[in-house]
Amino acid sequence: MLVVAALLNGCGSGASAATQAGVTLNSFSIKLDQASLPAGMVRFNATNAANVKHELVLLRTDAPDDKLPVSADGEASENGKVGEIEEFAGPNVTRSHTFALTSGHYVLICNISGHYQQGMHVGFSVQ
Ligand SMILES: [Cu+2]
Repeated sequence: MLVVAALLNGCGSGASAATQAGVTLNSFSIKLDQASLPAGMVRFNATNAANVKHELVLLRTDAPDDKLPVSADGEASENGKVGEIEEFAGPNVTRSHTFALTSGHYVLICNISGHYQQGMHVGFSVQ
């Protein structure tokens, strides 16, 4: 776990060179402040506007953001998962994480049971 923490911290310290992307989590929607992002290091600043827990899962997938398979327990498929910001409660609390993105199509979802189906998904491209 110490190694993992050190790697995560290393990611964070490179934030000054990363593209900044603003994400707003609400009940029940996800908004991204841009439709496409440049390849490379991208820092997602996710603000939970709601007073209940949400999370942010990043997937690299060709599937449209509203067409992911959903299991009987109400969770969307996480095929192509790049990483996540674990669930946290708002309102107006921001958590950030930096991911290395290559070109392609990506989807952001909240995969707390039922939240995806209620509309917590957004797609974007990386070029
Ligand atoms: Cu949620």
